[in-house]
Amino acid sequence: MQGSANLNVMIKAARKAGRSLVKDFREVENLQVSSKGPGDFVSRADREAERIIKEELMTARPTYGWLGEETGETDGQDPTRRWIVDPLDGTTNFLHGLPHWAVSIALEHKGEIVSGVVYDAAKDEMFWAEKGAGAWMNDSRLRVSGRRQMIEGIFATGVPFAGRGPLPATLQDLARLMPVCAGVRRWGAAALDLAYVAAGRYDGYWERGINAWDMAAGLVIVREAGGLISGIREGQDPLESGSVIVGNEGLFEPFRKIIRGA
Ligand code: LIP
Repeated sequence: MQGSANLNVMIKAARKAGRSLVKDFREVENLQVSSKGPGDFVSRADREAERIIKEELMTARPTYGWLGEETGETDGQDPTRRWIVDPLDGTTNFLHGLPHWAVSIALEHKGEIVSGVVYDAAKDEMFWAEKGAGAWMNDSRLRVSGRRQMIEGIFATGVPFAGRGPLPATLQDLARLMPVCAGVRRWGAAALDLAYVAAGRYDGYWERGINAWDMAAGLVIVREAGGLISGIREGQDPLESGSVIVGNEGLFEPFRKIIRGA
């Protein structure tokens, strides 16, 4: 893998955290059988993964700022650069023994995400991208799909659970979209939804009520794979608004129109 020094640091941190999570994931499956408080276990697993990532990144770049799902925000001496980290995206999948979760690490520079790594440790798929260097999965270059007909497209989303986020809006989106496309998937890990759009596995993805750490790394991977990105409402910034829509070039406009209800 040919990336910058920063990217190498991010990949090393993601692999190290991934190894720790894979170990815990084996145990979480056993815990399900013995039905011992898995919620606590998962928070220990993701706290430990965040500890590993923070140690790696902050040792290598001590002046950068930090935003992590488990440890919150810390300003760095360098106000222009910040790590944005979700140590375990897809926590509910992890907890249920479903091998669909990932480590997500992004680097922001002057408000723009310039590098991102999404590591699916269970499948050893390392998705990564850097501004101007393209998007990659392990050593293979990524490109969004070339599909141009909505009826051939598969789209992913996240449906808010247990009172989180605007469920009625998402249900209305589904009612408009499902009759005109080949399928909608809800796999429960936003970082992987974005990586899969970059890989051409999905043709688009949208979600409301999502956190910056769930999507920061995935957004640069989509952008570098040739995908288009915006907020759901006109003029919204995805990272600030927590609402995002991405797609391949051919389907982005018709897809966004449907989601916007236009
Ligand atoms: C989750 C996402 C999921 C989304 C949830 C949640 P977590 O992240 O990736 O796809 O629908 O709202 O944010 O909590 O597992 O890191």
